[in-house]
Amino acid sequence: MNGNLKIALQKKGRLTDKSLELLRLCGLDIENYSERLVVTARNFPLEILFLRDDDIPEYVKDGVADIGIVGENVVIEKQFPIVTLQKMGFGRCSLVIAYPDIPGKAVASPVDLNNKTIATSYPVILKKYLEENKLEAKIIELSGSVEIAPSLGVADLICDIVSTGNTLMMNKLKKSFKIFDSEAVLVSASSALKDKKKNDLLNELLKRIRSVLRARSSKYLMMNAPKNSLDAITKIIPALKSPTVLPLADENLVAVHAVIPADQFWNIIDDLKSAGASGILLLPIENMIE
Ligand code: PRT
Ligand code: ZN
Repeated sequence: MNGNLKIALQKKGRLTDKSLELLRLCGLDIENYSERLVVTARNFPLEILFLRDDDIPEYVKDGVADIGIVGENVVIEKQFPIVTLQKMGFGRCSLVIAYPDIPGKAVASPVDLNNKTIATSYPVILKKYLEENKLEAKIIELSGSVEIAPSLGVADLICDIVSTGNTLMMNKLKKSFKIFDSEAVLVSASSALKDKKKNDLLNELLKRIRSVLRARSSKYLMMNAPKNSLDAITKIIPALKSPTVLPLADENLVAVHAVIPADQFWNIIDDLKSAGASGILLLPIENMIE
């Protein structure tokens, strides 16, 4: 026990690089870990434990790690009593029902699941879905390669994680509907850690993570505007706070700066231009402290 906060990350997989990138954006200096099991940040009392994603919920529950970053799908499937402190905005995927792309086999709606066999690596989530929707289907639990179950005659349908849909296509399967949306989450055994010092470290880390996530979903918008259309332009800008207006050498113009939700830019650009805005710039924000 050295008082360091311990975080479990996926050792090698889809969440590894994005988890490390996020911690680095939080200002943590983490060396390239290659094959080591534990790495300590150089400038923050944080130890990183690299584990298989399936093991992370249990290690967090047992207190081997104080916190962990893992897919929500794994957290729910494992059913351990752990809490989600923060959604991380990456590792997005869905658990979907898919069926063989052959005439007469289409699954259009949930009732079509009745009396079918469904192969999945997520029996807990699927069972819950079937129960909630009063559907009767047989679940075949497989630990991997679920997508080949229909062609092997093991199951009628599958229930599997999909992101691009390429794997389904390659296996001549069609997506029917989704039963669960997932993304990476930061989890802990309880909402506050028992050790006061560690809990302070956790709160500091959470503050930084939230600032990075806020910054990621926002952009800094800058433009020049004729003074007489300032009112019209500020009405168009979906600013999170009141825009900053600055004088320019040309007295007829002002500079307008605002933080906007990243996904709104393309919706407002034509309106801004029609209202007379010029020299429009959109910049990324690295950090946003509240
Ligand atoms: O070795 P370890 O056990 O740690 O890794 P793993 O192989 O079990 O997990 P990994 O790295 O594949 O996924 C880690 C987490 O990433 C998952 O628990 C999900 O939360 C999330 N995630 C996001 C995904 C996908 N996207 C995804 N596409 N997990 C799995 N897949 C699979 C999917 O099942 C399909 O078979 O990838 C395949 C390709 O998907 P398509 O739709 O892009 O073709
Ligand atoms: Zn795994």
